[in-house]
Amino acid sequence: MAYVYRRNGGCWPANISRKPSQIFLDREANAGAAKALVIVAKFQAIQHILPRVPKHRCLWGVVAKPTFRVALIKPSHYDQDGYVIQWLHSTLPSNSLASVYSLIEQCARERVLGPDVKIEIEACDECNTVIDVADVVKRLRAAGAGMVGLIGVQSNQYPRALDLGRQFRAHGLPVVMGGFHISGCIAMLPTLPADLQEALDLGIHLFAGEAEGRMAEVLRDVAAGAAKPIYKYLNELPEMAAAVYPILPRAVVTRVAGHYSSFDAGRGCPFQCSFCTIINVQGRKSRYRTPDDVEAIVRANAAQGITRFFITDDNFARNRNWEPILDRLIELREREKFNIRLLIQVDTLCHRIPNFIEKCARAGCTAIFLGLENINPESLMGAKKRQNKIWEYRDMLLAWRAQHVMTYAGYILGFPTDTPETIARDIEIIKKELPIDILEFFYLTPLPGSEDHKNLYLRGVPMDPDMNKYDLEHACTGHPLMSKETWTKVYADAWKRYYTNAHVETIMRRGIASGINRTKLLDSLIIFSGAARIEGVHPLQFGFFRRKLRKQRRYFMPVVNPLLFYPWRTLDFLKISSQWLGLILRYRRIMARVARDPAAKSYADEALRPHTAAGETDHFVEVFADKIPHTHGAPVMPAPGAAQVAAE
Ligand code: B12
Ligand code: SF4
Repeated sequence: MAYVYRRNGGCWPANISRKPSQIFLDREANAGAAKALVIVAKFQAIQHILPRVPKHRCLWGVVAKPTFRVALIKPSHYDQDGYVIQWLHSTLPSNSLASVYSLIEQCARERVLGPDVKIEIEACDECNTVIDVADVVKRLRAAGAGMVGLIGVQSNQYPRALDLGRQFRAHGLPVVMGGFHISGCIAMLPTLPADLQEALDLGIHLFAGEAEGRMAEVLRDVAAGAAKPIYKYLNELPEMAAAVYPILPRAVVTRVAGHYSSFDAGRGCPFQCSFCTIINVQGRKSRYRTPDDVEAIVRANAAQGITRFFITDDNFARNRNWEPILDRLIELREREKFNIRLLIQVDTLCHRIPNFIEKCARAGCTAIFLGLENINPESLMGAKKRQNKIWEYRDMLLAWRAQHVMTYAGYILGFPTDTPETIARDIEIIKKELPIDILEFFYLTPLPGSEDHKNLYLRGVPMDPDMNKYDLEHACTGHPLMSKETWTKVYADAWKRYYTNAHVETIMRRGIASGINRTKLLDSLIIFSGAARIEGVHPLQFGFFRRKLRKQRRYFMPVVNPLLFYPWRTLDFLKISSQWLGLILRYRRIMARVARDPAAKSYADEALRPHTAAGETDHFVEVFADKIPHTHGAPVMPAPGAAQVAAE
């Protein structure tokens, strides 16, 4: 590649020994050096250069405005057949993409590559956009110089990111990759794992840590052809108070169904769950954006017609600025009539914070994600999730329902004491006793970057080497009581067990009685019931209208002959569509029946009954009484069978 960059008045080549792709010459550049370089390049590889020089550029010296183009791609990951999981519209936005986009936009505004160098950015989330590598290459070459950024790469997306990186490197383009897999591995492991080494061997540059305040350095290095193999910024966590706002252009946001955008109002978490990677990458000290910044983010998005947000803080209730932030949003909604809708993540103790839930609802929160994780205190203690107090779960859930907010709760399967029987029992208890709307299941997974992963790695315990499987939908290591087959079956059964027609009807009845938006509830029930069972993907990775492109297949998997692929895909499509149609019709019928019931609004059951005021405890708290540590402020109660033992 014969890149010629002008910096500080100079002009010099970078990586001139490699395949030439573009020549960049500046009007004021040293004419002698420029001419010499052009001659070298011409003789080196004239056949490569000539067809690629854009018509409006001239090999002999003059380019009106040098441009550095950055292509930002948030990679998806592969399904079990090796096809990229992508949709016409995805359902959740990528905040990592928004963050990095804005950081580069700031660099463009500040002209960090020199006063004459224009930085252009293109961004896409592969979950909702097909990446045409050849097209991206063409655009970057037409610009004259640039780089590919592989954004927010999680462990499960790492193999796909590597495959994309491999293709761009084959065209000689600079590639920089960042995200949780890289940050987590570098933060926790004593040596670089083989997959990160593979990226380095391909010439991909790795970025570990947060990029606020560091992006200009990366761009300058890449532009100078002097990028470092690894950028390591794990120990210096940037302040969030004045951080750049994560904002994506409308055209990128509208690829997400419902036009949801996102922002993080804070990073870091004070808790210590052993399966979590966040604390080891973003730290245990929480950092926050100011209410002014959040208001500015919302206004900037609203100016392009976007008013729905996923606030991606892992726990918005622990954001020290939650109240002034919500007050601002309430003002925007109530005074200025912004049609704000919020999706947030909170912990199970948030109901103890005075006014928190009420203000969330007034600020436009219509749904929350909760890390319920498990109802067995032994499992929660084992994972150091000491803050989850099961005897408060029902009160907390009822407090959200009182504000007509839907609850999505994550439930992890495969804690060391779990067995098929205890899991089945626990799901039945939840169905009967906890007023959760949507329950989603995950495998307990040693995610790279977590304490669990580090411990297994250091002890040499076998873990699945295929990072594509670290999507919380696969068993990636052994379990003390269940074989891999049993665990896999337990996961599949969990979805079936929770989303029975009878329980879906109960959830709808509870929803109508609590004034939860009927359409939103119905849509969520359809998606969460069907995504894993029909599409074979977790609902958090779901979208509308799955695309499977014949040629977008995993690196080592062969591209199937079209005569075999298209008939297979047609049958696959028809089968999946008919399953979806059946599910949609069934759930709509149930909802219509429930809504017709004249007594729908006064429906009540065990889960909806407030009890603590009357001094009662949940039956399920009694089931686990002997597992709750006495130090945890739990109500004192006899362990199951204790009364009988005492009588004997
Ligand atoms: C919001 C979120 C989602 C959203 C959106 C994803 C996104 N990345 O925005 C959704 C709901 C889609 C999602 C889904 C999943 N998620 Co998620 N998610 C998060 C969450 C809570 C916030 C992400 C975020 O915005 N972070 C803030 C950004 C700014 O940080 P960042 O991504 O690290 O980016 C910074 C740096 O890494 C760097 N950087 C990143 N890319 C690049 C590129 C370049 C070129 C450079 C220079 C720098 C750079 O700069 C950025 C700005 O500082 C994180 C936890 C967390 N606190 O981060 C989990 C997290 C990322 N998710 C996780 C997981 C496991 C999942 C799922 C697999 C779970 C599941 N089964 O559903 C799915 C997979 C989705 C898929 N399509 O494959 C794990 C990943 C752990 C790991 N080792 O990979 C995390 C860390 C949570 C955890 N449990 O530990 N998730
Ligand atoms: S799982 Fe949630 S509560 Fe636990 S440490 Fe991670 S972010 Fe914090």
